[in-house]
Amino acid sequence: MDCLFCNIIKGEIPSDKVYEDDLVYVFNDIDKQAPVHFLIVPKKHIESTDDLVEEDKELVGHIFLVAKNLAKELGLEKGYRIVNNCKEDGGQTVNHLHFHVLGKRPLTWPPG
Ligand code: DGP
Repeated sequence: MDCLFCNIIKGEIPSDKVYEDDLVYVFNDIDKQAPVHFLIVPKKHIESTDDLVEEDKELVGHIFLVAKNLAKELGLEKGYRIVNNCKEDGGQTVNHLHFHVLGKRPLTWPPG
């Protein structure tokens, strides 16, 4: 299976790394939609939110704590948005679960 984000995690494709631990790899989005826009990607290959299973509960909790900690480190004290696009209608373009974290500008609602 050839997965873009698995290849980024393995270092086979370069990325602008923000953070890494045993469970996640975090890097800046190539197509920034805000002054701060990074992606939190689990090292385990999971296609989408729709493919999460019971044993992924802790991993998902960990992802949200990483988001919060990095938001603090990067000065997003005024707030930020965490986005997960799930499958075709959700606008998912890379089929490896990831969470966008966007900040440093006011974000509007609803999204497109
Ligand atoms: P989504 O549409 O939710 O599947 O988001 C995929 C994001 O991945 C999109 O915002 C652009 C980003 N992206 C795609 N290819 C690359 C890449 O090669 N490097 C980086 N850093 N980001 C990428």
